[in-house]
Amino acid sequence: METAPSKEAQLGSTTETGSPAPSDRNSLTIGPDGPILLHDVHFLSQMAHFNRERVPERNVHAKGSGAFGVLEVTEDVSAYTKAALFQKGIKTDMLARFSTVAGEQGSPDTWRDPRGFALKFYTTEGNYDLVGNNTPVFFVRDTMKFPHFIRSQKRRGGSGLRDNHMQWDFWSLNPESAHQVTYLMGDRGIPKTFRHMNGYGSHTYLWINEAGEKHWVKYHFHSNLGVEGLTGDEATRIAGEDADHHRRDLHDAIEAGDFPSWTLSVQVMPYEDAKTYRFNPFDLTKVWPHSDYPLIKVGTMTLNKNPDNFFAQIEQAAFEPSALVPGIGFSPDKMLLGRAFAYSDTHRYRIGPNYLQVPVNRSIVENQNTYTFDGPMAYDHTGDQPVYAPNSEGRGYADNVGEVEDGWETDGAMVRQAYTLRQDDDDFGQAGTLVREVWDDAQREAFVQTVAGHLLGGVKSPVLERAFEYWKNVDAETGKKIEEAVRRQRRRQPRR
Ligand code: HDE
Repeated sequence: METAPSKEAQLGSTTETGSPAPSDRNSLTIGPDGPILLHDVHFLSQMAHFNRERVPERNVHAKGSGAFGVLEVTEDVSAYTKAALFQKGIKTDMLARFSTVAGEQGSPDTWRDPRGFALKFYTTEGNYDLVGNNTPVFFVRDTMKFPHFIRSQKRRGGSGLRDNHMQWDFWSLNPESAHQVTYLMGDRGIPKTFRHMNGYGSHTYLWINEAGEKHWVKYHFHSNLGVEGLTGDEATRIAGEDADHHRRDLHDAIEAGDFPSWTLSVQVMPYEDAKTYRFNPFDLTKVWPHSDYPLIKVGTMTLNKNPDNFFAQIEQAAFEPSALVPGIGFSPDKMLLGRAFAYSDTHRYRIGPNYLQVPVNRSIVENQNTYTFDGPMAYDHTGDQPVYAPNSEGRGYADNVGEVEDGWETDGAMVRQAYTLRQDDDDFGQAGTLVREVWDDAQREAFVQTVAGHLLGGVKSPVLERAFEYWKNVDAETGKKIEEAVRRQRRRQPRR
């Protein structure tokens, strides 16, 4: 027999329009064994709403987890930016969402992949979103290549399967990916938890101070727990045991009051240096060596509150590199400029054109005064204020004219071309430095095994030979070892 909790203990459920619901367990039928009636409107609304219960998952970074927290600025960086959130002593509420890139919503947290490190700061000057990764570089340097790259990492058109051959085909035909792939196959490729990874703004951004002076910056969030990774074997085991391993870890740590924190630092490049620096400082496949531009501490980010509702606050969270505040601007990085469009566009499609009115995305600025109106689910409105500009009733134009304070000079003919190469620019140099100068023998050996294992997972000729060449270009010795390891295994195993 069914048991009902006592009426006093629980609030009775209601219909969507607020009146008492007739039943949440029995539909309305003619006699207990008869057909369901069309006018059981409560049943109909339950079905209809259920059918619409999901929004499309993010095309990339679909599987993610998030938490709320605070950024506290402990140092004076006002020489570089006037942004309110980066002034000494200021605390800003924020949201973070960490994610894998290629897997779908239910995919295991421990697959090898870069991790998204998306931050939304609810500042007094509007939302500031910094949508980075746990690596300081990326696979390509022109946005035009991004959809091709992502498709090569997702699923084949025919079989619907992910395919190592397709991944290496893309990587080896786009050698600018070498630095990021080296990172990915190295011991930082799979973080132990979200709490044990660093975050990077990755792109170069512009900072502008009160006097209008400009500097180029790169953001670094260093985990105060240190960086720790999983081995490929550990990650594979965990993927089978608990696909939500990283989500659970983040949630449980915060629930237990063990709040993860990161130290925020920036690298700052004087504006004029960018014109002659030995690497193109706007190329997203490159880092700025710390010996050239050391870290300058800014403050601490701490995550201290789990979402109350995952769908409302994490699934509907809409991060967008276009959300900037005064004192911060874009840079000529072609990837960043492409992203300036892509994110708000995806949100308008995925969530709806009024996604910024959803509480988790809403700015804390009172008296918002935008000339965008109406649309599906419009909640905010401006009453009877004029909907056009200019007008005679006090609601005016935003009317800055002339040079923009967050801009940079540029000139030349319109072209479709790769960046002009600088003295030390090439596709393999910084990846080689990582392998030779940053890693020790054990890390190099693990890397050889990881890459060889990946290549053995179905990569065929001529992509396989191209991949060996790719690694020899990164580092001759390591490339040779990868080739040997693959050939040795191939001799042992019959070819698939
Ligand atoms: Fe993204 N990316 N991306 N991306 N990205 C998205 O936005 C895109 C890139 C990153 O937790 C999408 O809301 C383009 C670099 C993170 O909600 C989409 C390009 C970096 C997240 C999109 C890039 C990132 C996304 C998918 C080529 C690191 C998750 C759904 C330039 C520096 C944010 C969505 C979250 C999400 C487009 C490249 C990081 C489709 C066109 C480089 C952390 O708009």
